[in-house]
Amino acid sequence: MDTLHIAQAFDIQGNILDIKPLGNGLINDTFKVVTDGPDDYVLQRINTAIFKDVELLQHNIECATAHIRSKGELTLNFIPCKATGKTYWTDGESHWRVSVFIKDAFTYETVNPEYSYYCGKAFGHFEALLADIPDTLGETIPDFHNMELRARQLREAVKADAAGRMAQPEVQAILKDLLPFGEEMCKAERLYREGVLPKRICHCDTKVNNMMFDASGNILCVIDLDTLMPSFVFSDFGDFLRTAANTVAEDDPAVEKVDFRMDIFEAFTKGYLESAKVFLTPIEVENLPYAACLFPYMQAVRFFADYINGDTYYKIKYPEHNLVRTRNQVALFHAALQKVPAMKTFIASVKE
Ligand code: GN1
Ligand code: MG
Repeated sequence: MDTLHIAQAFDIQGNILDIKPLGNGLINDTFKVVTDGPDDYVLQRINTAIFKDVELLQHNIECATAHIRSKGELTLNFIPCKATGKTYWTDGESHWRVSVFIKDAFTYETVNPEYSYYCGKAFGHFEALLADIPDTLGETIPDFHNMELRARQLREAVKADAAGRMAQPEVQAILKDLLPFGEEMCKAERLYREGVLPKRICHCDTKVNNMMFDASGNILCVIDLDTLMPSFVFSDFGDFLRTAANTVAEDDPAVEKVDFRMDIFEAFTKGYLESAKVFLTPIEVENLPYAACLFPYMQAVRFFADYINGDTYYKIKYPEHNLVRTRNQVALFHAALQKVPAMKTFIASVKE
């Protein structure tokens, strides 16, 4: 079915003038719906191979956005389908949803320290806003940021060798590099089992481009709420730094240029601690440097497993794309690991 008919299934105002591709997400297909009415809209095809439970996905998003709106803050606004009143619609083949396009907003692929500080404050604030949500939210992707699961998926991919890529010497070398850190990186799951680390409602995809700014650099709102679910705060802290503190993009083939920027770390951490300190426990704060290492590591494992599996999960632009992403994230992991002592010193200094 064409996107025009799909968009018309939702309760949008005005006549549709144009529908065109929007953004560069790796998971869903996104379009901008231009109208002659007061608002434009964002139309998305939900990737149900990844988000298998659309009802739960939209339940989480509806509860969270309603809660945030009830506190007088700007958040995404999903439009009901005319026929069912639900915030998604299926044309029999795909699942679709529509939200109001946020006007005069900008997203960035990179940020300077000043913007990182605002992002830290905003993501900490976002978690604080959701800390007292009365509804029960589920995991839209079960065990999404569970490192034990990701490590197991890599072992399974290696064993199955579905794309015949294990014969490549570089693949063997990367595996040898990653494996020794597996146990250390699964610390969060152990702390959780010991009952000392809580799960909270987190965003779980705090890439820098999931934050909207106005023209003067003020944060407008956090977007891309699909992975909003109970998780460790490490998810939001670590994934932001994974994208923002890297000196290059996550798929830049120039691995020698990859580094973990301490200026970004410091600015973001300062902002994050300012707004999140109201609910963070000492064990969460103490492990933020671990989180900064965990996310490049986990992403390396995920890209690598996908490469070995024959690129079944992430959209790729060329055959080696997932291998290039893996190399980049492995380099970032090592860079972050070296800076753990400096990270600890900085956190101790802002806590005082
Ligand atoms: C995916 O679609 P996008 O770019 O927002 C992925 C994240 C990864 C990211 C890597 C549901 O996010 O977990 O960190 O790619 N989302 C899902 O760029 O797997
Ligand atoms: Mg995104």
